[in-house]
Amino acid sequence: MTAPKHALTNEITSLKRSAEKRSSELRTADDLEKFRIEFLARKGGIAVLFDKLKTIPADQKPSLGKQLNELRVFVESLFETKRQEFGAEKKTTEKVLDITLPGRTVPIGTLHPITHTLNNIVTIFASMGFAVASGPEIEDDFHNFEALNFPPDHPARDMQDTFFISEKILLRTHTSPVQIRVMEHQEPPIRVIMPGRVYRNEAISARSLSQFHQVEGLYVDRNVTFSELKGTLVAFAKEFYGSDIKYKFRPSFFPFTEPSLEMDITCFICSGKGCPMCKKSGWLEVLGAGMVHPNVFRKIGYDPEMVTGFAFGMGIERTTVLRLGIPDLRMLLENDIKFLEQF
Ligand code: 2U9
Repeated sequence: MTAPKHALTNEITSLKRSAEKRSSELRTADDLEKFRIEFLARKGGIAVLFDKLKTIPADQKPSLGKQLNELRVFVESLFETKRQEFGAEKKTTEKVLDITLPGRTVPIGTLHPITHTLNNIVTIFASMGFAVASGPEIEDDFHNFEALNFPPDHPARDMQDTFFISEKILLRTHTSPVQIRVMEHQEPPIRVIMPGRVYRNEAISARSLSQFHQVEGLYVDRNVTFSELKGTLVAFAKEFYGSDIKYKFRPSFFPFTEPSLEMDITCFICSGKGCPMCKKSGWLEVLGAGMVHPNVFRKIGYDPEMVTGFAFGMGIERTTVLRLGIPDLRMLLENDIKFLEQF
């Protein structure tokens, strides 16, 4: 015996017919929206029938529920067919995955400009046969001053310029003590460069820092000449700053070299015309150098009658700001990502 048809079945059939008829009469996107509201919206015809399903005896629910679901799928397909006909936007809250979008790139870091400059300088001198040496940042008075021919009353030994830890122990003010240590342990020929951090008791400003980096170099052998020094410096400057630079040497003074010089190159910002970077002089001072003072050789037990040598030094931060046109040395220490990302 089959169960009597429930009244809801008739309502389902009637709503189906009505939806079919109404969909055949749709002409515009507005009509389509009215259709959606009438049949498919939250308070539309199908939702009303689903509400009625809740009050149906349990034994009839599965069959009527199935019919109602079929009705919903049928009306949705009518709606979708017409929607495509009218080219109307699909109203959806679903997040659409666009597989054609390029993937998100993971930002990768770059070398800090100081590291980059240091690597460049080391590579150039390595190609000329210089090895790399390093030494302690906490030094004693002998290696930082005495062995380098600084007289006891030299201003660089002053508390104003040097960070003292105790009377004879200090933060190195240059990387030159490393050269002393190399010569203490090695006989000539010596050809080394020393990159490293150094400390000076100076007020921090756009033009000076209390800690910075240097690269110094030392070449000691029999018959090392002043022209070899100049040739080495010119080869370096052309490789580092560009083969078309113009340069000049000026006499200078350092306690540890005699004679001493400083090297200038034409300002690559203004090509020598004069600008704030070169303080309107048209020239940029890029390094200092000289022939190792005989007193330095004597202090570590080399015979200055037998060996000669040259040495040079440059500040890495200064070299970096010159090369990149950075207006303030402090920018190199702030670690501002917006600044660093540019290099
Ligand atoms: C020994 C003998 C000689 C190293 C030298 C310079 C000239 C020089 C400055 C450049 C800018 C330091 O960073 S800066 O402030 N340096 O001009 N340095 S000759 O001479 C030496 C070093 C060690 C045993």
